[in-house]
Amino acid sequence: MTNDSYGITVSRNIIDRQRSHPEATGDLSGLLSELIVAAKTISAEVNMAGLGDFMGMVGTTNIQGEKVQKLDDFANSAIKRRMARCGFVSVMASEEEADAIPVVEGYEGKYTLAFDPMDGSSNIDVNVSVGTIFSIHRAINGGSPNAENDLLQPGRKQVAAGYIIYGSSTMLVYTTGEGVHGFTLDPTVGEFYLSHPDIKMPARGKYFSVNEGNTIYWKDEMSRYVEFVKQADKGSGRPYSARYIGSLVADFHRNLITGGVFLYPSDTKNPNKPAGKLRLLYEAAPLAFIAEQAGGRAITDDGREIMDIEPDCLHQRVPLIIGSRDDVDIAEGFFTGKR
Ligand code: AHM
Ligand code: MG
Repeated sequence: MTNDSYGITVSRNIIDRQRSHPEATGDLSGLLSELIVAAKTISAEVNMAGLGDFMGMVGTTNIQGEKVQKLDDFANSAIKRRMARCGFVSVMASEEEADAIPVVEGYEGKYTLAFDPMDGSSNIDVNVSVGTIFSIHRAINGGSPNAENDLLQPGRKQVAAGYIIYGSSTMLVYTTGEGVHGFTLDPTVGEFYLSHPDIKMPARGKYFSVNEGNTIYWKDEMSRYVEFVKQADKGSGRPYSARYIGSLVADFHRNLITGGVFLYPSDTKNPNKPAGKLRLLYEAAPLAFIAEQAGGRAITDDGREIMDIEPDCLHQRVPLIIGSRDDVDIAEGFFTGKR
């Protein structure tokens, strides 16, 4: 952090950014500010999870067939509540809900919001970092209520994306297409301060993040790539170290700061079409936007740029390879048969 940036709150950063766009109406700033309020509420609950009644399951199953954790439920409601009458959002999609979520009639705004309220929630009960991921698009249909199609836009059309990581500190990382900026929550005053201005991902990392327990389900290209990163080669810094938390936000955040590559490929355990485990709209696409803005890259394991995929449904899954640009380029070579 430079002396110049010390003490810059996220609200001031958002307003400064808005000032450099005279045509801006302030709606995007308003939407980001509302999200930040929700994030602070969720952060407070996450910190209390061990003391309160927030560990464990709600007892229901979400659209993905996963057990809903109590904090999933809390975070989902906290975001929906803030958005319902803020006037900046027309329709939402959440990992926790099967259908598009309308806002209160008469409060439709000009943006759409897709979010994963509590990413990595299977880690909550064991005190491991979790996060909230968000993706914002313009509502192409002019904000008509419950317009699911407005949500089905490629990552390339995002106007903003980011995440909040609830870790050893709570951090907000976001982009509006003008670089990536990170803010750390000072819990004593409840304010996010600029701590990581203009984050750049190292072109090459020293970590690979993958669930190696899935090896038997991988295709050959994936196995060959993982063998490659484990081979010794002084020049390229191999073997890489393995780091896998099992919270996408936390694995991505580490690689964003230190450099590295995260892979969740298609496999025979998740035989969806198109295959993969992670969701395009509220996991892969927003993180791809951040990666690109920080100098990194995100692709599928069949040669597509994540940012260019046209979604065909709200909960579409994609294979995801994301991280330092050179590492993703090399992985692409394996997946496209060039290596
Ligand atoms: P979720 O917790 O929002 O359902 O997200 C899925 C999580 C990601 O955070 C993480 O990268 C991945 O699932 C881990 O999957 P696995 O346990 O199969 O390695
Ligand atoms: Mg998730």
